Amino acid sequence: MGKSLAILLAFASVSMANPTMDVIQVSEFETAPESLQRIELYAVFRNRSLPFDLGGTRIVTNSGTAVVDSGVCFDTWPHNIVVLDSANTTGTFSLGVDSDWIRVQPLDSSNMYAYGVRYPANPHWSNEGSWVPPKDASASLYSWVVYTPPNGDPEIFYTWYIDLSPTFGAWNDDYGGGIWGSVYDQDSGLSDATVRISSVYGYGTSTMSTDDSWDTYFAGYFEQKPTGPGRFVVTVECEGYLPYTYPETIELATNEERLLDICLTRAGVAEEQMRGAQVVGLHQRGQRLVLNAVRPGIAAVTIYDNLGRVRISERVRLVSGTNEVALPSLGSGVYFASCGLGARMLKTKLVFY
Ligand SMILES: [Ca+2]
Repeated sequence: MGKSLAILLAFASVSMANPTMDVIQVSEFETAPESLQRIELYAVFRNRSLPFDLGGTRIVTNSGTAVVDSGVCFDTWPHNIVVLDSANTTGTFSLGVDSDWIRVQPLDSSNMYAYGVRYPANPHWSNEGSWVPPKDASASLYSWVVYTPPNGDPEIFYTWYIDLSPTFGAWNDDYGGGIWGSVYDQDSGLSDATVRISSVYGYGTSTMSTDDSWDTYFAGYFEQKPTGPGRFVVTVECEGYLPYTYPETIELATNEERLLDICLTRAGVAEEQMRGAQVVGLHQRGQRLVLNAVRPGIAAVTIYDNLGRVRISERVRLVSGTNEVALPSLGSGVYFASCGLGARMLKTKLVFY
């Protein structure tokens, strides 16, 4: 497959995806604290004229139903955004903190798509599955349009991401960054691998396949862009290969991205390597971390402090036998070390006096 031409646009581009239908879409939501429970809707109308009164529209969640007060309107372009909360609805406006399904039911839904959102649900290229927004943050929708040459029709893609600075009533921003990369073995890219990007903080998991179509820049390519900030564990499964966990958790700030090169080991080969496991021991000796290796190789070593913050993350070249890694930058305290080599992960606790 050839390289696709991707053109990134904001929400306005949704009109191209459904040229004859009106669209109302949940574009952002926040669940906590109680007073800030709110959802943002945006609209693209082709059959209805603006302003459009949302009065009577039902917002259904797992706890109940809220009905939008009359006079709450989508205004004129580009102000086709409305924020709903308990102040402009009647009934039960309640969004679950850990999970929910927000449904939008207009009084008249003829010629209209009204998209809600579930969480936690797979956000990968979905407008109806989202991460769980943490306290004081929102889950926000990002969309982009792809034109596939030659002369391809524009196709719209969506995903949800976490935004630490919510933008209720304004277009979503801070949609840069994310996690992307490629999965390959010693010979070539693998186009049938399943990649999971899971939030350590409980936001949920994005699941994708390396054969997802439009962005096959090369075999084995995957992406979840954006994710928003957070800390993530990346795992990969592919038939015939050893299950793989990226040897460090990936911490991203707002708009930060990480590129991962993931090399899988064939299952038969892997079993052989496991018998001659490279790293067989990980422990503390004074102010040093000791790694006992059966065979030489590269190990990913990560040191966390007792608040879970990454203090050291580096790759260490190991020789057969005893390897010592000095940790002079760490003050007294309790730390946790993890050492990954291939699919193996060893952990130990460190106490420095
Ligand atoms: Ca917004």
